[in-house]
Amino acid sequence: MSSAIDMEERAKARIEAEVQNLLDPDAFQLSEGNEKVLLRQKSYIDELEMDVDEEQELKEKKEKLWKLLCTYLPCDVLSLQKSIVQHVEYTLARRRYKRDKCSFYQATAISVRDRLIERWTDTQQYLSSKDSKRVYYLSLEYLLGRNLQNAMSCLALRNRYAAALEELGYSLEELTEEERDPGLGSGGLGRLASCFLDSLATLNFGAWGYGLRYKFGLFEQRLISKAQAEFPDFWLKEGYPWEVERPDVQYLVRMYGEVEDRVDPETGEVKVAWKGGEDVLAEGFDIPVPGFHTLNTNNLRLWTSKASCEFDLGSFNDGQYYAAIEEKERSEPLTSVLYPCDNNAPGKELRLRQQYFFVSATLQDILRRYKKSPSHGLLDLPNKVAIQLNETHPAIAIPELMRLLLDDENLCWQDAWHIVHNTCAYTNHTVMPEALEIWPLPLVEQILPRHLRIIYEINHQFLSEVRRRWPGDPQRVARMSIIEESEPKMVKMAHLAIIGCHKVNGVAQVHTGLLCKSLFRDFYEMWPEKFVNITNGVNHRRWMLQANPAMSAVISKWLGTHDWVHDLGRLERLKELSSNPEFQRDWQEMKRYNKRKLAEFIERTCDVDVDADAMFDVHVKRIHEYKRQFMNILGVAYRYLRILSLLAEEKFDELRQVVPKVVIFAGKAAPNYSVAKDVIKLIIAIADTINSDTRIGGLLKVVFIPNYNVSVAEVIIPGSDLSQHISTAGFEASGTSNMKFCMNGSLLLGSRDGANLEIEQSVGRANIFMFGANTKEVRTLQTTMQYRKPQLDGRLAHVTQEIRSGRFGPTSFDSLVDSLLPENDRYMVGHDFGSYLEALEVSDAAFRKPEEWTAKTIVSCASMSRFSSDRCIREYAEKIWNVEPHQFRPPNKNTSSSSNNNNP
Ligand code: NBG
Repeated sequence: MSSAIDMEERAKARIEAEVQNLLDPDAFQLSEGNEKVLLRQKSYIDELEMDVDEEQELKEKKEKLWKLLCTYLPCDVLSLQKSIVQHVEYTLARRRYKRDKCSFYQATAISVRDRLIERWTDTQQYLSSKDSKRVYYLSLEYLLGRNLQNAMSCLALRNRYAAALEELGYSLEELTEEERDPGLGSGGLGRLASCFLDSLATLNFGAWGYGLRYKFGLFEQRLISKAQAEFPDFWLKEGYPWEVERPDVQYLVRMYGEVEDRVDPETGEVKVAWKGGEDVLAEGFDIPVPGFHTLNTNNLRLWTSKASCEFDLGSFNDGQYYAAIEEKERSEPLTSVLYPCDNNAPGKELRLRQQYFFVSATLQDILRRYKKSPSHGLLDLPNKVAIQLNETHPAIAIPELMRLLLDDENLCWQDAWHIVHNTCAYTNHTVMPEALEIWPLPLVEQILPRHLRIIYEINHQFLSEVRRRWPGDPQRVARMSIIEESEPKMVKMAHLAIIGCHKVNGVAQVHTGLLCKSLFRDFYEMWPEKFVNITNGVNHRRWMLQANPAMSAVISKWLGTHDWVHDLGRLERLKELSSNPEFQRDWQEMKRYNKRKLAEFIERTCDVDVDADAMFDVHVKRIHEYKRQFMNILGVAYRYLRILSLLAEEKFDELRQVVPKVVIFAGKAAPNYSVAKDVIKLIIAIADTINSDTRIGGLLKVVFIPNYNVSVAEVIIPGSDLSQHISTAGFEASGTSNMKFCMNGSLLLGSRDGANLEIEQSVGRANIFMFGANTKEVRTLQTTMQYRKPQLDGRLAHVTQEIRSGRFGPTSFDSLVDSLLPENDRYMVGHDFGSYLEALEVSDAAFRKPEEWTAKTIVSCASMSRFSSDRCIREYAEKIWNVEPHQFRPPNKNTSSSSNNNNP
């Protein structure tokens, strides 16, 4: 048996190596001697040419400099080895003879980064020479995941690095494990931003991401005393080898102070001056973002806060030396910590200051770059720059860009507004009232007095237009105002964003429908053309190729090509093979291999032994009431009780029909969200009871995998059979893990919500298990109690009784259980429970027929092209940004010495 497993392992390892060979085409390599010919004419050296000087001596110096810079770094195995050991010794100052995985990981990363940097510099220079329109993606969150394998694959250097490391006594896999996930985001919104960056680079769009370099990422979750415990996630502990600090990129950001009207003595014009306040220094850190098999390399610029170096000299002279320095040092913590904001309002003053700090530094940077070209007039900005606001978190960009244009650039209001409005666009990611950002007006006034003035003026002009269009409708005016007349007054960031942007998009059809029909209905009536839908997508190269090499190998083998990696539509051809027994065998083996890997991971992280032949039923995402992990665990408890009663009644035929199952949960609860934390406790309590009950044998196991993040997702998703996306209809804007699971040959059990509905259209009703009330029904149920079932489903009542009775341990879960009562059931857990159990039964029945199940998973996977972030980015480019790709092509080796021109 064990030798059979060894053989299987070896076969899989071979298959994985094969796919990597396919994906590292030699044709793409740059090798030593490849001149950076494209840039020969407009090179760094020419930039030295401040004043035209034809002196022979200067020419010679420039020629020398050019020769030193003009070739790309070599990428043969020996050169890679040299670069790695040099970085160990000279960059990191460690001993290269000592076996030290951490140093070798870092040195390898820096060696890869060197190769990215040259492509990145050239791409930027190339794009400037084309004067192409740039996209700037502003997001307070990114979940980048590990970068090592991704960057190597993009460069088509994975095999060479693997070989180089192998000869030095390291495996690429073990070094990969040394990389820590930068936890700069909290959930789907941040991961989406990262998928977008990858697709933007791969599709050759000149686009930069901007964000904050939080010192502490989203907390590290551990399970202590059967509950979630939060620990600081100091992801920078060992340094982050992918970033480049930019002490040359610094901006001052002012907050607080007061505004004053000043009359220009010459023109009589009233100008507003913002005085006093505190300055914080923003410094950029750049992370190159490579595209897959293209030279184009974009940038992610993250800001960190620093003390500004402008001291109050008076304090020094008064002998207050230390006090003056301490005062300045206090600005450092601004970017220390990420507030988890996934559908929870953090309500922190610091968060508003972070948002403004981020936006101000970013806009100053964008304007500086734009103005570098002498031909660029400010009025032309919307033709050259597109700014995308990821949620309202960066919405303060609207008044900040106005301020920069009015106060610093001296434009008039109309011109400034024209520019802002046509440059910015806003993506909405939630309709949940508690997640819509509103800030107390007094707080905005205190931190950003100048911006509040601008917001008032925007609101004034906007409401005048509303009054003109709907005379005699004061309720409408009140509803649409940016300022909510509550006590204290509040500033509604979503309204500000809608008014200030030329496009607003939702992230799935049903979600955009809700924006237009309910949440932003007034605005939709006013500007229907402003609203567009762009259904989310995910980067299939990370989620299939990188996370699931075994599946990628099977796909490439059966398609005879790996062109699907560039165009997911090519997978369609797998559908006709879905019943082919040999293909099915390969596919099933692949799934088993991934499940075994996941089982090992579960053993390591949860100390629970699970059987890879059981159905792996997975529910992983942030823990939230609307995502209904609670409903899932109640269903698990029901399954357990049912197995026990079948045992007690000795109904062996029925027992034989029970599908053995491993139920896998993972996800973080916001530290201050006690209901979500109670749900985790309940999951752990029920899991402990079930896992230690020897009577049920291997029929049911439940695990909660701690500290869910991108890397953990890369292990879990490929190993799943069924995955649950069961949010209350109307609450999950889109969901993106649903797409990742389908791409990995896992079937969905889903509610009629978000992108589930579009996935259903793509994969076909027979290949997805849908259940529960739809958006409209939920609406009715929420507003009219009379439609609610007066009593709990009998099965649910039984489960809740058992929970209350202490069957799952002494902790009281009464308040959770009370939330199920029809009058409290905001998330329709009680209401949907019956149809949920039925959907589970249908999925069990399907799993009992392996061939049919396999065919379903193949068809699902092959139907996913719509959900690639490549499609999504093309839609943004066309519908919102109006930008074209510009590919910086590899220099042609054969013509490199003769063609000294700029034509790609
Ligand atoms: C989340 C939604 C998800 C959606 C992602 C990405 C926020 C505010 N929203 O449903 O809840 O998939 O955004 O669009 O985090």
